[in-house]
Amino acid sequence: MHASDIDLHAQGAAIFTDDMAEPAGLLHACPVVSGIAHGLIERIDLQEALEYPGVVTILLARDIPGSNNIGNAAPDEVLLAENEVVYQGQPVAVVVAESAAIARQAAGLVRVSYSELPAVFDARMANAQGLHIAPPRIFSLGDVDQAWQSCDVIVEGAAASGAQEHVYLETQIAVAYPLENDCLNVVSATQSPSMVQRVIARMLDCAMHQVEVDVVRLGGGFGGKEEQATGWAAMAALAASRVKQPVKIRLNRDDDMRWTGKRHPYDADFKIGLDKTGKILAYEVCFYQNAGAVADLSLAILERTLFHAGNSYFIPNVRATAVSCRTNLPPNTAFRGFGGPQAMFVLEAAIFKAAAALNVDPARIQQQNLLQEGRQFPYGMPAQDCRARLCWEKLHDRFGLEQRQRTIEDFNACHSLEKKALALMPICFGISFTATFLNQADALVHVYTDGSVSVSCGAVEMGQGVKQKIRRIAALAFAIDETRIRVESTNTARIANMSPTAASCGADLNGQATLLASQQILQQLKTVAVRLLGGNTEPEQISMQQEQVYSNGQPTEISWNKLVSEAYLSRSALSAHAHYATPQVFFDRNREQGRPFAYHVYGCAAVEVTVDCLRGTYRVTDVSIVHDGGRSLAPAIDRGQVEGGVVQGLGWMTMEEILYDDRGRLLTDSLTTYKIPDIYSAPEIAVEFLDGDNPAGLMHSKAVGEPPLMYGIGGYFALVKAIRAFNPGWQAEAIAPMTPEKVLLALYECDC
Ligand code: MTE
Ligand code: LUZ
Ligand code: MOS
Repeated sequence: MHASDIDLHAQGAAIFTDDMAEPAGLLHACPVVSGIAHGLIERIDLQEALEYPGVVTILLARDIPGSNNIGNAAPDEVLLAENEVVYQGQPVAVVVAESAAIARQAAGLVRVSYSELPAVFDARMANAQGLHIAPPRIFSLGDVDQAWQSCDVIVEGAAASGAQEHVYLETQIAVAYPLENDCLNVVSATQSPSMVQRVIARMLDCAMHQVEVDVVRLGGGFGGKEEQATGWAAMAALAASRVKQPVKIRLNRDDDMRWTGKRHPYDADFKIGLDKTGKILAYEVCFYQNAGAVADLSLAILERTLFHAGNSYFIPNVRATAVSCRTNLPPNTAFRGFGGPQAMFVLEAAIFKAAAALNVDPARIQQQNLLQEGRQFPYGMPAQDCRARLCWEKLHDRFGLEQRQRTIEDFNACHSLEKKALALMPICFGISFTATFLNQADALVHVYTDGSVSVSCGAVEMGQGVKQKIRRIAALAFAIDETRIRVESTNTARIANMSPTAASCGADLNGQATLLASQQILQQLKTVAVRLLGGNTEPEQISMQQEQVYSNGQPTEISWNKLVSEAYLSRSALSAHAHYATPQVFFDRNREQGRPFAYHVYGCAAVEVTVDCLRGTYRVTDVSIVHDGGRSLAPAIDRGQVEGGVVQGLGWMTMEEILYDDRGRLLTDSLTTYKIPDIYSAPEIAVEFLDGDNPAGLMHSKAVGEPPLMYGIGGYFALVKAIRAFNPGWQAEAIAPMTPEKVLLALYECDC
């Protein structure tokens, strides 16, 4: 019996990179990082550090045999700084020593002197100075300039959402093992094994086939290991190739928080126009993304911001502009939602402000403008199989929201120092990588002579249960028990040119490839079965059910084991490789039009909060959700993804506050100063999955990883409503997160 990943986790038996047995001669690396946000390196003095007992070597940019560039989208990021540093925490050197403690100690003894240059940390300031990663992009639909004339109400405003630290439980880690013939084996906690392989090969000036990257599982990624696991793995690889001994690098929590990028903070200006019935006629928005010091994934994230500028609403006239601003912060990066949440927050802020101007409940405007079948997104794709209204209506019916609203009003009427409020948050999230070429995957399936099965594919397990879904796919394809199937580590020698496990399509893409490979083997097996049955039937008449061969729908004597061993004896192929590419996706960046997504995921949440109006403290007391999940491959996993996503989204919106000082040093660099939701702050979450079928999905399922995070935005606006129930005059621009401190100030702020 092969236990599932889930069983291993439940037993505490799952192995992470740092748990693996350490080989003899293992050395440890620790980077030396910039202590200033922007400057030129004048001198690096290694003397004292090199003399520290246990230090083996210290590597600088000049020790890199190949390219120092680790940038993926743009060649603007170096592994080790050469002349200039552009953020606090940027690696300048790597100390290699006999223990992690020695490496860290010695790193503190490396003296780097700089001549400081002016630094900028704010997106609007960077924008004013023309510090852009790339020129702005604009998505548009209809004619906004014309449409203002038909509006009865026009409101303008600004909105801002803050950064978010990933807080994956497993910090960044990699171990590199030198092999014969100048090859390397790298165990890395990355969402992008092929990117790690490619960057290391380029950095060491060797062929990609000399670098094997293996990933067993991650203790969480959330996007933080899509691009930013690469540098640490490259440092371990550089060190291992230089000293010819295995080298491990593992960041401690505080360093990980200080040195790695986060969800992008965004600033935005908006203008929204409605007619007097509440129909939104026009929406204009400009997003200023704080990219940090280098491009990283910022431009892809910015693009997704534009794709989701209209969220789950139809607005006939839209102009959305977005620009990625270069600042002297650590490069901000992928984080669950990938720029989508930042866009949706601004539109909700605009709707709330418009509702105040019209003196109606924001929910009225939300409902009235929900997307409908066939309506066009600003990027040219029509909404197909649109579930926006269905989710909204089902949420109201199933959870009796009208009654709940009345209960809240009654509660507020008789509680002067406690206020409740409920806000709705509809979502619509596009599924596919917006970089079309990434929408491909490979799988390699082996059936062994004992009937057990091995599956390799490009999906990285990070807690989202993708291995379980892949296992399910193979089990369904062969109609055999799941315990016969092992999903292997994610390995670049078995699977080439993998896309990152990201964009919520890890299961979709790799599951489809697994299904195709399994079907190829099954086709061979059916031919064998026909022969075993005396040749009186056709392969099309053969099926597998519960580990038994069926012919014309009737069970035969042939078991799975028998079929497999006969196949082997008759020299039939029991291994297959398959490639899958999502059909029909494309995007034309000259016209900003196309069909970038295979499909959309819809949903709607009602988030209820209770605010203590004496203290400003609050609880999210209830979250009710109707989520468009398709035909689930693993209902318990999908439920967990929705719950986890909501809590992570609520954290971003209400309690997680990233602060830097005026020199770009992270102030909130530990879990005592950076508050994330815990089990005590997690609300009751009721999730109802919409029955449904998704023809564009893997076995009619829908991707689930990222979309639920955006339900958390409802938490911010529920707090806004609760504050207004206490202090009706309070008006302010939407600036997230809404921490208890801010709630307290808002409760007692007057309109003066
Ligand atoms: N769930 C857990 N437990 N841990 C994670 O790191 N990452 C999220 C989501 N759910 C994550 C998670 C993100 S950002 C993505 S893109 C998807 O899972 C990736 O996995 P999938 O494509 O298999 O859904
Ligand atoms: N990563 C990426 C992503 O490279 N492209 C995407 O479109 C994307 N979307 C969501 C999350 N990660
Ligand atoms: Mo997720 S942000 O696509 O890793």
